[in-house]
Amino acid sequence: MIPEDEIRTLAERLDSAQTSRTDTPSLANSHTIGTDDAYAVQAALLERRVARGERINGVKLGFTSKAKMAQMGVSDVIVGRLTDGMRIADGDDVDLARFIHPKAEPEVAYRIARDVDLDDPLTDIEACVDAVAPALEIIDSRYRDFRFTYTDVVADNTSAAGYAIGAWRPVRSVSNRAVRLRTPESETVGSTAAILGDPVHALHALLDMCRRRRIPLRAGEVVLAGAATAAAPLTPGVTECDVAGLGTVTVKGVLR
Ligand code: 0L1
Ligand code: MG
Repeated sequence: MIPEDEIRTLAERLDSAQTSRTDTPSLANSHTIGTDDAYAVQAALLERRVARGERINGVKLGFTSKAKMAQMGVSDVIVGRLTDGMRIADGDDVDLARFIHPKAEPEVAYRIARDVDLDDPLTDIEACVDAVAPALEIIDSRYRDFRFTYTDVVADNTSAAGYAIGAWRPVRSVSNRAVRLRTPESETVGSTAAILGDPVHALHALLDMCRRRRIPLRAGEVVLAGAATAAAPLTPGVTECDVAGLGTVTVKGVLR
């Protein structure tokens, strides 16, 4: 394990990359970081955001597509945390100057209805969610050119930078739904099947990760289940995610 003071130094480096919108080289260039170290840096990074007044209000999964897992040479999802400072209301403007090199991902979100007991082996994670919605995640790796190792991206809170959620609907199956990501420059069509085969599988993967990493899941929190297509650059203008039968959510990139 990396010593505690070094963990805090790495968290400070990633935090100032985010707050100053200045990218940073891979931590792996200068450090040997294990997965436990990476999650410890992530936790220290979140502590800094909380100390600035942000509130943790959700979790997100990354590497939920087979293609991304294969690219990173892993067989496991990664988990990051969302804060109220990252939240963008559906249809709202988002100032692109907040980010280094933002990209949008079309996702599915779940709402947690009751605190999840991580220690009860019988916990039924599907019974702990009460609503589902289309979502846009904004990822913004703090690493130069989005070039990172597995532990780099875990430490960097899985590139989490922003998210918008469409109208919540009572929870239902969203298996095999067409998903469209439309930006001013591009249109990409995918399927919810790209999210671990079915977004509901993401809930089970999340429970497993949260048990291993002791990440609490509380009533009212949001879960971003993973991306249904590759990410597209977030640029000035309207970016929309549409999930067939579920609805749409948009954000409008602006340069202030
Ligand atoms: O949310 C995601 O699926 C992205 C995880 C981090 C990897 C990236 O920044 O591309
Ligand atoms: Mg994502």
